[in-house]
Amino acid sequence: MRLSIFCLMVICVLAMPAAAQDTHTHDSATQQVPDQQKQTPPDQMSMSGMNMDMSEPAWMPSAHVSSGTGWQPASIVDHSWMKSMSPAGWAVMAHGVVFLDYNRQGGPRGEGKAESVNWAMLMEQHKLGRGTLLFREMFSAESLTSPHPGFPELFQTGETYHGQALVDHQHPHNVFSELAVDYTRPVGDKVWWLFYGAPVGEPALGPVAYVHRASASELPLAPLSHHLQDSTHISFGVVTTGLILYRFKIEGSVFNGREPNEKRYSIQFAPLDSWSTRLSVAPSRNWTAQYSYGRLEHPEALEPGSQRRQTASVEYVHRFDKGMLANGSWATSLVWGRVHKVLDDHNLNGYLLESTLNFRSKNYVFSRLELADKDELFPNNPLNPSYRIGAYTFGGDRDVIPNRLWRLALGADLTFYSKPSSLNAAYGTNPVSFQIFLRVRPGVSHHHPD
Ligand SMILES: [Cu+2]
Repeated sequence: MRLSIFCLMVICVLAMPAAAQDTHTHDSATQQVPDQQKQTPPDQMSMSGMNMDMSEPAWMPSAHVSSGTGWQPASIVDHSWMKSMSPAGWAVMAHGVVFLDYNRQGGPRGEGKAESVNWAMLMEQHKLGRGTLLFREMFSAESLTSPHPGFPELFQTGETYHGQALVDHQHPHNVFSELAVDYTRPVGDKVWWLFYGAPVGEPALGPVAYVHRASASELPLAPLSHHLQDSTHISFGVVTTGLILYRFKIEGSVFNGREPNEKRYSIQFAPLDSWSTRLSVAPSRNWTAQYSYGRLEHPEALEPGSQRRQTASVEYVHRFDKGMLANGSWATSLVWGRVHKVLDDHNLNGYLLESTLNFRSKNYVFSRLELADKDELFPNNPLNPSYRIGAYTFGGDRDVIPNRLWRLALGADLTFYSKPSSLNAAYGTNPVSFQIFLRVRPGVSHHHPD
């Protein structure tokens, strides 16, 4: 409880500088737009985190770079393609990423596999009344490109394969990872109403899912704390509504909190009997933060009972337009998530610090540092003992084909772990894992001119 009050205080403190600097948001947006973009015809522009509708203020995070209704800082660098379909008034956008990697997990429980982590998203946007209507469709081919029973990942747990709990593997994502409609409409001076409905989508719970986080853009593997923080990003049935009040957003969702089953190509409807609420703030173009609380009914296929989940997160994105690091950006996320299992009254915590530095356009260094409580490492042990695991990943990649339209990078990362010594027999004293990968995604047309 004390931690949640602390998180709320952090959010309020972050919001305070905003009060002093909001009067010229349109001007500051114009100043931050590099010259190249001003000269670019609109139908060739990348969205680049800019709100296409300039009636929305420059501080407001763009719905084009989020998952669900989550907020990432407005200054985020957006790798996407965009086309305006005038005179019909539609704007169509596409983004996504394909990793091809060799993934070698260390220790007795580790294995080495060639695999592909991937997703693609289409968006269509149109004015509707005074508001903006946005359709989103996200797909993943991971059910075809992941090894069986999933992507090898030491200490990873969550979801099932052939009726067994997945351990030391990350499950592939669903073919339909998001099918959603989002509507945001101004209803007063600095007040907007939002509605989000999705047969497949993300409720107002958690930070923006790691797959879409700028700080995780070069990391193919899921965080070990995924199922303590942002795993509800694929929920089969979500309705969210809320208000944006000046730089705050308060929203609530009802949704189906059951995790996806093994039929990765299906949409598994069930009653919307879970709920969540989230308070977010965007104090400037560079910062966002959120605190959220949710009650999930029957989330896990093999474990009875409900869960309460709390998460708090802060995200920072800074662009380097000049100097040594010019044509780059730095994105960092700090995330805490706690799952309380109601049936046996115990808590699992996950802490994550993730950071990616992109400099001189083509180069990236990144890291993810995590502490996560894991109680499913031994599915046959009815006591479900819980262990605190640390995972520390460091890596880098470089765009070897920095084409204007798309970018192909070659990269690698290395992961070290900390764990109780009672796990040495199962995992080895000092397992080390690594990956070598190719990454393909759309280019950034204006911010990283080649
Ligand atoms: Cu996921």
